[in-house]
Amino acid sequence: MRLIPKASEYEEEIRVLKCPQQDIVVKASVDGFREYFLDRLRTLRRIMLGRGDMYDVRSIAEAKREGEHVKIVGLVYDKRVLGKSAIVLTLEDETGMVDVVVTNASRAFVKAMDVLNDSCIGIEGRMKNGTLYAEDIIFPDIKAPPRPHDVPDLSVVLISDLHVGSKMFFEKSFRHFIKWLKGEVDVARDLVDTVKYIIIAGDLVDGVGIYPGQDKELLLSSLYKQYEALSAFLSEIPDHIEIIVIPGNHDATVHAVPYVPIFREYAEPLYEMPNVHVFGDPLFIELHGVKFLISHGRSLDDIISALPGASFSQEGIIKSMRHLLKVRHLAPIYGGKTPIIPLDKDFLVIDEAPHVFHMGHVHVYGVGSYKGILLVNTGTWQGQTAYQRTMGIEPTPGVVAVVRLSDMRTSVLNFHNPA
Ligand code: D5M
Ligand code: FE
Ligand code: ZN
Repeated sequence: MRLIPKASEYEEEIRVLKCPQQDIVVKASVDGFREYFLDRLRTLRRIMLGRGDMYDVRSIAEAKREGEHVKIVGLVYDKRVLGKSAIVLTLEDETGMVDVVVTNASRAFVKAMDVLNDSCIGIEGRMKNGTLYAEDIIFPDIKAPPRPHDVPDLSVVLISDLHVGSKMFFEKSFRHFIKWLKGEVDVARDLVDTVKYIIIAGDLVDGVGIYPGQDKELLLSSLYKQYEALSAFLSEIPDHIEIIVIPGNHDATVHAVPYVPIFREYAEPLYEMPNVHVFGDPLFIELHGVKFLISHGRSLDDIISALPGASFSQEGIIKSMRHLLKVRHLAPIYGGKTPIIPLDKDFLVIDEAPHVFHMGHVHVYGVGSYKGILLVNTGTWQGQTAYQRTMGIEPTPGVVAVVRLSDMRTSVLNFHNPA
């Protein structure tokens, strides 16, 4: 006897709070980037000024003119590490630039090691001859919002990086996962009855021409065929389950962030499925009041190569995701592997705190938390590619995270290589 209704007896409740659309305006010029970075600075500064400890922030020009003990907020233009003795940061705002010296005697030194180019930070320190000597570094930072009340007993399955069309796509494992969703596998049966949503955080298909030599690793060499095959798999999923998808760098989208939703032209069968919801990246949605921030995670490659202690291990990836929340930006580093569209509004600023932060891309599963926010990176359904072998990336295929909306309890299930 089940007193609580099953997921199939609930209506969907998806509220889209933020999602880039096909019509985002592109101003691809130097001025476009100026507007873009100004919006990044202004939005993050507004967030920081909203906190009790930052009300007395001055502009860089003011601080240089009259400052002794001052607080400033700016974008990191440059970072130089002078051995083990000091780190020099150059900060910029609309009024000017200033060099910030962080000596190893300052409690800001450990924080300074984590500072990444183009992110927005605050500095508290003393001005001397036009140079600011840091006493503390303040990150925008974040904390989980209050939990909603009366959330029904429903769950969300998080996955990513299917790479349908690749020779390395683990079709058998994925079919096993779908069998589980249909209630045909004797594992966590109570849980499957509660599944109402599946979120797929990008790289739905392997794409075409994404990296040199990809054609040798493709089973389906047409994007149309790849999305057809994907849709055929997804249509096996019981239709009371709503499937929410965003693109990754292998999908049919503009290959710069924010990603516009997968182009309908290539993915008609996906758009025709009534229970599939096609969105852009980043996506901020509420499911029964629980807030999800979903982004493919292309920028993780840049963070992993720049942030001390980050790596392609589970802990290293979660550390990188924590850092993105701390700087409240999904792709802080400009000029690395993550191309950015210079819009006049920075979509990549994390202006509102989620309950759950979901990424993929690195093909390694990881789960953790930061200031009450659940962090999940959902691994992959693709085997190790030649490139990943040279990078030493060991993928974790076939692992899914199931998050219960009512209490955020997360179950980890492995569908890889079924007997
Ligand atoms: O990326 C999966 C992971 O592998 C991600 O961390 C990037 C890395 N990767 C894979 N192929 C390449 C190439 N050719 N250059 C750089 N980095 C790569 P995915 O988006 O699934 O390809
Ligand atoms: Fe991928
Ligand atoms: Zn990817």
